[in-house]
Amino acid sequence: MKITSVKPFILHVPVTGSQIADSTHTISHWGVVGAQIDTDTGLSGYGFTGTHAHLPSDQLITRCIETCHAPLLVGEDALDTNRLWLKLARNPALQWVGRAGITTLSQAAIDIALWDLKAKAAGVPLWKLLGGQVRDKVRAYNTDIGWLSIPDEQLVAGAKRAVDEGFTGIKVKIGSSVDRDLKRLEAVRRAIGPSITLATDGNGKWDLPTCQRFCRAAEAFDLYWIEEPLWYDDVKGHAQLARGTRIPVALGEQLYTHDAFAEFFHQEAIHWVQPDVTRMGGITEVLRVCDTAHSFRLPVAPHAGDMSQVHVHLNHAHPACAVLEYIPWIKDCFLEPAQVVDGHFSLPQQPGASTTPTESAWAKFRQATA
Ligand code: 0YR
Ligand code: MG
Repeated sequence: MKITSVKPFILHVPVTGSQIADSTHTISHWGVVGAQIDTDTGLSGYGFTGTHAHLPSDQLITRCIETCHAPLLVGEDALDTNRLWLKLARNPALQWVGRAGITTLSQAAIDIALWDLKAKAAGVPLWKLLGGQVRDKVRAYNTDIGWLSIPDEQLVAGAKRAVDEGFTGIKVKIGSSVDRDLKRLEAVRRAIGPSITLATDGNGKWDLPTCQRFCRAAEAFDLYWIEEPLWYDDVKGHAQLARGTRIPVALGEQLYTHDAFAEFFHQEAIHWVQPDVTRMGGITEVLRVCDTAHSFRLPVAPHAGDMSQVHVHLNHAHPACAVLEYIPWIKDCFLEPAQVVDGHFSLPQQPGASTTPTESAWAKFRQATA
């Protein structure tokens, strides 16, 4: 299956409401920045990374796809995912300017498109290629009800609504002030009762003493995890926090490489492993992280940079995956939207990675790539 062309694209898709905020970002759109890979079989594959829809930086990604990655791909066999991964990741010219960042995000789009092609060529949904279904149900947790920008009364109402819809897990953002965050979590826990999992996400805002103070008080709310409590790369800080609190530590959405995860594993600085196919150079690298996590007996809860279009395949097929994030912003842009019924993700049925955009998404949300 010979690659004939690699074409970048950018979609900017509105979030729920007019905007949402976590402790570090306020955004109005999610960026679906990707690549269409055409082949001599007539099949096309689609892959993308997830951004905060800032056009100038999105265009750095599409430029990297178009001018750095694409020339190394045209003429190659699309099925050679490992070989092509190395060809791009160890491209001496690019390696010198970025082993992480724009280069990795753009590689993620390519790698996902190649896996989409591989599955389409085999005529099966991606989870089948990843080894087949190892669990009947993938439990979803809802993040979209827990933004920091949601006022307190609405937060409680939204949490209750999610539970009524069938979700058995939710996530509430923290990182404003410890006192406000504790009050919100207390109110939510009271409203949802003891059996719904309640996770919390700081998006890397706080320092260690603030996290320790928060955790001491928050242990009373039976939190499922505290996510990105500290700066993303601070292995020692996370290890220290993990040793001192009963709340499990989750992280990974901002890590680019297997090596970065390995350091957290070795230092016992992580309990929940949250790789993201859209940040890590694609499915090829995320599989390595999932395998290592599994060998450390740590559960994986992928971060939804893909808004769970691709991760839903991984979660059905990899033994380390335990639960998956649900944010519904971009699902309807795809032929097979990620779907949650009774609190669990449906098993994808169509051949591919669930990354093929619809005509109408193309028409409505497309941006200039240069
Ligand atoms: C908004 N999920 C996250 C969004 C979300 C971020 O900045 O990107 O909150 O992806 O942390 O776990
Ligand atoms: Mg997060």
